[in-house]
Amino acid sequence: MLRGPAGAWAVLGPLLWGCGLALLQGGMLYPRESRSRERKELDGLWSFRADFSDNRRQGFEQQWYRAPLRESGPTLDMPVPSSFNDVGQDGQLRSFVGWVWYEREITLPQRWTEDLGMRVVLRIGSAHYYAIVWVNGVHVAEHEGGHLPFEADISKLVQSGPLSSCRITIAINNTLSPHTLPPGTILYKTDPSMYPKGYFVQNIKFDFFNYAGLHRTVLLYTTPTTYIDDITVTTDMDQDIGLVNYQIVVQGSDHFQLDVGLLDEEGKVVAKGAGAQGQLQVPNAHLWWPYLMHEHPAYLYSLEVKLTAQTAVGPVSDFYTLPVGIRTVAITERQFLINGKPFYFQGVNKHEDADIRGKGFDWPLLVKDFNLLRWLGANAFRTSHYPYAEEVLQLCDRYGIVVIDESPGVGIKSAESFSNVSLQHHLEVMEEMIRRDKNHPAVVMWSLANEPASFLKPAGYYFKTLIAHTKALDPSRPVTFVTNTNYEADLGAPYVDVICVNSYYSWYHDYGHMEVIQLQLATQFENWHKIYQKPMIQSEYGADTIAGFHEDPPLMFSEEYQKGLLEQYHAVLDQKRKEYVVGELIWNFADFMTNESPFRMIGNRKGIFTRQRQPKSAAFLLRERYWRLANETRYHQSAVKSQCVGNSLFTV
Ligand code: BDP
Repeated sequence: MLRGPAGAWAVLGPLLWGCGLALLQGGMLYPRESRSRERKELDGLWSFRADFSDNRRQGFEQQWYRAPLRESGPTLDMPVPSSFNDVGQDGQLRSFVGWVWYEREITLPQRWTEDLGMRVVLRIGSAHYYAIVWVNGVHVAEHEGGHLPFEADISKLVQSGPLSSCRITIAINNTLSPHTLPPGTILYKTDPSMYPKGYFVQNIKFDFFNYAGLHRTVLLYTTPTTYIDDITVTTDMDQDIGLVNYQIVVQGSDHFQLDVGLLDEEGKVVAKGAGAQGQLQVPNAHLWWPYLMHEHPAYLYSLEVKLTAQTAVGPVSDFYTLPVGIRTVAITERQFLINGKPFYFQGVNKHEDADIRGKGFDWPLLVKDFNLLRWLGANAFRTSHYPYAEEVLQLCDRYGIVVIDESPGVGIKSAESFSNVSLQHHLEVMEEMIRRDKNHPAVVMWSLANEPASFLKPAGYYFKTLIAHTKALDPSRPVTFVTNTNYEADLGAPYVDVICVNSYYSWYHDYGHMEVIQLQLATQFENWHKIYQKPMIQSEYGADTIAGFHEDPPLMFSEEYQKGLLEQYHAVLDQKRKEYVVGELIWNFADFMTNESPFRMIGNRKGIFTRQRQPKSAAFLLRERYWRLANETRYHQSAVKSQCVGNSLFTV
């Protein structure tokens, strides 16, 4: 959501939020280079200062954005992308709540500042949680929400006169309120015998650490002033003819021509079209199949869009290429179908989380994670509990890893967080999320929330409205939210397409008693299915495990206990997947950081990999299982073979 001037925030300070419904304007195409577009990444070291003043407002009172940050006080070097929390030696910065200030001075290519036919856009991939942006001291954008990109057209500013450099200042506030997503509360502790004056803590109802900062790439890119603003693609099949429906939005001129071409992986044009919307037909289409479901999974075509426009300064062209996977998604009472074939989600839940960088985007980490997913034989993950970086979804498209794309609706536990103010914001977040992720073939379902208090009275209206809105924005994908509410009490479940349930049998209760898992899990599935004849996913299950702790017979926290618990779940899943259970997602792919608590030993240890991505015993168990499940389908044989070189266990 882009907002008006920053003044109000300076006055309200760090600890208050308001959320008005703003209409979403413009597209959010991933910035790609093309013949008409350039990009300049601003990753690297930025100047940084946290505002430790009592009211956290000194930066606004002294207008730190007006002049280089170093002139208003000391600064630190801060890497971007990265969370600011774990890179320093200062414990106070690690747990800081309030405004932090980032600044970067850059030199722009002369052409960018002189060519009035060029549009220069500043794009921030993720600033957690609320951000205000100035360029050369001029306010250009505000955005609420830490996991989705926002942009500002800064052409006028950089083209207004001779310019030697350009100063970008971004103030970011990680304060959460009952109406933010995720929600949080600030609690002032006022007992003077226990706490100093003004002492407060931020309470959250989710367990991952509330990392903050510039978590993804900040970049500048150019387009012509008449440009391709948005493209929406949906796909279908008619016998063996692939259908690619496209819709293109152009900004800057009403007099233009659009030509589109669809290219196969060899670069051959397989279909052509013209105009702002249409349907391309691809005879004998290669479908986009999930990993292990086909010998050539994840087939991607390229949709090349060419815009030609007449403008006051003469003819202008813009080019944009979008990867397109042709696939269908559908559900029945008992199945999740991809391209008409039953698909079983055998995968993981993840977090954007790692040592030092926190939630900062990192290519080596990402590639390692995808290599681990494929080693595991996982074909899916859920973006628990917020939308991940666009580059993550691009890799999913390329590798055939299916995604349940989740909004940051985690920790919605109080009645206040189901209010209309919260709902309005959640509606907007879904707009932003769908605008960004709608064209990814890997994304097969939207998840609106994780474990909301969906038994509370307002939850029925909340989810009914939110799901209807999401379906109106994107009628092509099923919608869910992930629940841990009792099947009889859940007021949101009637509106979802797929029932996703989290359970922690023999972990958060019946400690150590793995013998009760099968009964409890079977009852869980049967109860839900009795009321709702809908496909179900076991969307979380797991056990904290300290890598290297061994106890036999198994004790909690040992590797043996994690394995044993998983095996009990698998016994039931193996029966129910023959009926209506369409997936299992382990909690969690890797250990991750949490707030400090007596329940967490330096983070959540339910990973099957450590935070450093080394396997615990459970990873081998799951690997064996996932490859065995893959062996049961007949589409993947050559993929399995190529993965099996040197591993007799999985040889087919
Ligand atoms: C579930 C939450 C997940 C937690 C997990 C746990 O959905 O975010 O990390 O519990 O406690 O209820 O490990």
